[in-house]
Amino acid sequence: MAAAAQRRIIASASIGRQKGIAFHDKVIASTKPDAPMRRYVPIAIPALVVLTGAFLMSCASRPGERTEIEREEIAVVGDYRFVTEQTVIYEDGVEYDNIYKSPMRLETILVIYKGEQEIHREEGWRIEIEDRHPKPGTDVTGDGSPDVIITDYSGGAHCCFTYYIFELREPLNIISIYTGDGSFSFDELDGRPGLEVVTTDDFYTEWINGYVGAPFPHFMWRYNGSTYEPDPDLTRQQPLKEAEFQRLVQQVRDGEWPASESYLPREFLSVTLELIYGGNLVQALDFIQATWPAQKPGQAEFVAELLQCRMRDNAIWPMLAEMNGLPVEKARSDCRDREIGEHKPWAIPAAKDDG
Ligand SMILES: [Ca+2]
Repeated sequence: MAAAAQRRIIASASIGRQKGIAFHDKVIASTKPDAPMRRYVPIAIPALVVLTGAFLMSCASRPGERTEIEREEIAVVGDYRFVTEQTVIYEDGVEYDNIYKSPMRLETILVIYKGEQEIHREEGWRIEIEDRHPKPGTDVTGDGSPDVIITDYSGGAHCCFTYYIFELREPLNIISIYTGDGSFSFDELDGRPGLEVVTTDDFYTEWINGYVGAPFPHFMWRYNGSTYEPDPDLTRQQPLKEAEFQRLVQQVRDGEWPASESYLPREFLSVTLELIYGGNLVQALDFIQATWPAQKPGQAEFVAELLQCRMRDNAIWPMLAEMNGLPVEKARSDCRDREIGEHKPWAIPAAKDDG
């Protein structure tokens, strides 16, 4: 969990990056190898030949099953072409249409060509261009080069999204932002050329309430010339006006507050986290104080768990700590083991014997 958390929220930029060739064996093993695939055959190492053999044998053990690669040109910008290669598995002539029941990954490979030359390939699951993003060829980052925005969905019930920004310049600049289950969108936030990125943080989905009751606080990213980075100035928000603060207090107080359970109202967690992410710790503490029911124990323990344990494991904790005037320290040594499924990440203290 901690390692996974550290992997979140990390943007990376790389130039002309080539993935390993491990995934090519499946392509080679397909029933319809396309010409561009064949050039990888000579560089296949023996281990891959073994894998390929295993793959073919697994196919052979399933009568009526065959695999095809469907190729689709999803974007053309100048000399650049973006082509997806989708692995489709057929059984008795019927396409598997359920990614959860499919016995084999329906992976998609994104191949980028400049002219006739392949310059990059990216392995993914469901790779697509979303209409909600600026259309291919838009200079999204503001550096003067056209960009192509690609979404890769990893499959599964709750996970995970990676967003790629391909900057079509020499050499190709690849920016990737992994948001897990968090959202991702572009917005104009600073009035300068290029768009900023707004994401929501899925860091709390394995915390107090589990996924359904989890808060997804916002934070913003700024382009620095080669990649996007979380940015405290863009993320900082004005404190809530008094009337809005009181409205939210009332709304949360009117909601369900199970006194005997560690579950906390989602709206309570959402407002609290949004305030802290906006750099308004004092108002967040006021909000907790104003909403927490008098008969429910554990308020101080919750604040300690949040600020001294949970948030300190977040990859953007240094930014959040600095924005709120808190020391940038690692989680307290006596923080509970927060492995999901083994321990409740936070629990209210044992009930006092006061009837
Ligand atoms: Ca650009």
